[in-house]
Amino acid sequence: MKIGINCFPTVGGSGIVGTQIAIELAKMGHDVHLISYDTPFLLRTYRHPNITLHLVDILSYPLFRDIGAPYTILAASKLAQITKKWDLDLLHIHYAIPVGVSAYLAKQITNVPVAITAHGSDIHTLGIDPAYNPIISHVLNSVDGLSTVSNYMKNELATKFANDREIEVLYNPIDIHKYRKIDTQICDFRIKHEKNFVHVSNFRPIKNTPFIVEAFSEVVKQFPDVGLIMVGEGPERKKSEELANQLDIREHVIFQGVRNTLTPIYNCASALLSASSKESFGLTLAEAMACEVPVIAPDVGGVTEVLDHNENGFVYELEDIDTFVNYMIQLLEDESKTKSLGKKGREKVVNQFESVKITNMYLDWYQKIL
Ligand code: GMT
Repeated sequence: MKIGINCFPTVGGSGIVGTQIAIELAKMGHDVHLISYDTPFLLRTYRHPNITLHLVDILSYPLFRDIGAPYTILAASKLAQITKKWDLDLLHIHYAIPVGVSAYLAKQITNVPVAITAHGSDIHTLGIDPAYNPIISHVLNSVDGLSTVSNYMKNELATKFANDREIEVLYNPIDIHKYRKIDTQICDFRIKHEKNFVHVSNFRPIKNTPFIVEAFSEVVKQFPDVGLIMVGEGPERKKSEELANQLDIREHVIFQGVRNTLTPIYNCASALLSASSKESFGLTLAEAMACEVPVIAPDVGGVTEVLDHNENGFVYELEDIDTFVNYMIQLLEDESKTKSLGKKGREKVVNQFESVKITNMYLDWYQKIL
């Protein structure tokens, strides 16, 4: 097939998922055209001859000074051009805003079938806002295929946007060869503590990173040789660092910024910690599980489709700090429990989220659309 895939180039989940699907399709021999405004994160260290990268031209003009270049139109033009030039069979857009609208426009010109995968904040945060809702609702109801990443999200989409249309659920793909248990931790920074927890996110307010620091400070009171590795960048990183200072645990918390390779970091951890108030799937949860690392996460959104309580980690009620702390302590005290939860986590990822399997499901969905 000749497939055009659009995604964000950043480390956010939808960009990683879109690029991972593109890579698997390319490996299967499909002709993939990846469209974005910069080189997608995974393609900064990997290239495949079947993937052609097309960058959207951001043409600005003094009159646009206050509103920025109209990206929706610029992306629509690029999608239409590429579709015609390469005679694409299908356009697949990851994250509905704004390029879902661009693809809808490109279809008016080229008649190419359009598929959208809704990922998270495009629906549960932005899409429901009246500032976006009329157009996003119309587009989601008009495109040829609509998918999303969990049953929770399917329900959100069905009730708030697309009541009577078919919605496919396709879980996030995990590269189980990249995310795996390794014996040595080849980190490019020094792990100071014997046991560690890890958190990976974009530090947006919905990730609740200060709550993680606060809960961890309770653990330090009982376990003086424990560390917390915070990976990623975003608006609440500074606030989280300041809190670590205030709580006098700065020596225990390493803020690592964005990392190219996460496997060695997951492998240093007794658990991956999450405190998100919204999470449609939780890509990093599944990545950690693939590395045999248990996950502790709140019961929100699609989290319990990934994580099974007491099977491969622990689920707690959002904001319930005591339970969160108790689960961390349980894992520090009981290594055999930590190991067995970790092993079952990998089994689940191999059975349900393995990248080639998920990509084949995407292909079946494309065939249905065509
Ligand atoms: O919405 C975000 O904050 C980022 C977003 C994205 O699209 O970059 O991530 C979402 O998509 C991921 C891939 O499908 C999911 O694993 C994440 O759970 C989801 N994030 C949220 O729902 C907050």
